[in-house]
Amino acid sequence: MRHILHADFDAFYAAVEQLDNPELLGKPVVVGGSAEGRGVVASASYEAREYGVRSAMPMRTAQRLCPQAIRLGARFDRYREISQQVMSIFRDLTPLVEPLSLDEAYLDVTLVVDEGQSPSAIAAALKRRVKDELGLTISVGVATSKSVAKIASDMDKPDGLTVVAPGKERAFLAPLPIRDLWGVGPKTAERLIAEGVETIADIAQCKEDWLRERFGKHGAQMRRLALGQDDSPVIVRRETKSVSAETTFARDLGDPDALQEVVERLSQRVAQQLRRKQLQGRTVKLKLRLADFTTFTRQRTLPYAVQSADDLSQSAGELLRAELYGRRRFRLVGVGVSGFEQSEEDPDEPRQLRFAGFG
Ligand code: DCP
Ligand code: MG
Ligand code: MG
Repeated sequence: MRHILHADFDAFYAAVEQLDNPELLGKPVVVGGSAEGRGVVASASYEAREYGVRSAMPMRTAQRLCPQAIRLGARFDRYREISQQVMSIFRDLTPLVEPLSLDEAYLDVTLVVDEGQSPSAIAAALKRRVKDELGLTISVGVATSKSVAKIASDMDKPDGLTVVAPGKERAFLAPLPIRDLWGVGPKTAERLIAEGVETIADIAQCKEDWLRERFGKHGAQMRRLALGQDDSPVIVRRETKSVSAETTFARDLGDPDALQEVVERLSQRVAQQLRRKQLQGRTVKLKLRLADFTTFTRQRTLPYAVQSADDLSQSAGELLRAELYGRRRFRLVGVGVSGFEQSEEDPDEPRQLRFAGFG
């Protein structure tokens, strides 16, 4: 049996702002874009939530609901810094940490339990340590699976601790609305409700064939989750320190134009990964392997962070040209980026669910 924790900061961005400016403590704080633009709420303090303010709501609506709310722009670098600190506290407890976004992670604590501590004591100690060291509260769900732990961490926010004992998964899930179940998005929920399936217990009672007919493989999966059956493992992920792509040639290459083309193609691959991870970096690296297998890298640090394929291939191309002398021929070329900074954001449009930098 596995023991999984899901830990998630309470009102993360807003709580960090309150931490850094204690005058904001106890007050309604909303982080996000401006009401004049088409900004939306990224995070609302629990004081602001009492007025009905929620994430993803237009800032204009938030200000109407709670005119005295203090609005602040997001400071992603600061949130990233706190995120790194909390992840390292998590990794002190177990190496099996899977960050889901800046403010939450799964922890597999099975081995800690095997050493004699109860899962709830582990969770309580973790909450205390985060509070003592970072001055922030997390809510924690404890269960035998990821999906149940994630739902549990949301049950008693803020500063919550919800333990679902082994064997009690199905009873815990039963009364909850279907949209709380993993993988049930708005569309699936609408279809299920139209058929009279409203709670997770209702899904558990559906015949597998009936669900399969309507939702395919996903339907069978939903039913297993509704029954509390989920053995998906915690997948260890670390923060991305660099992104790169390389290629080895079938025949050694010496032609400058052909090599530049390779650099451009690799730059495109790297740029695509950077975009997906919302990263941009200041250090561009070129890796080369000569016909005699000598391998070396050349790098330069730019005054600004780059993400686009054009910027990458320009810098990597310059590094390449400096190496094209004599009759040098190459077996391998690679392009990489490191020295990450958060991608530029339009402050009026905070991204939803940021997975910045993990995986
Ligand atoms: N976020 C965002 N846009 C969203 C949702 C979240 O920019 N639509 C950002 C701001 C949040 C952070 O991600 O502070 C973490 O998201 P959570 O869903 O965990 O929300 P909070 O931590 O703000 O509140 P809580 O977890 O207490 O519900
Ligand atoms: Mg949170
Ligand atoms: Mg979260």
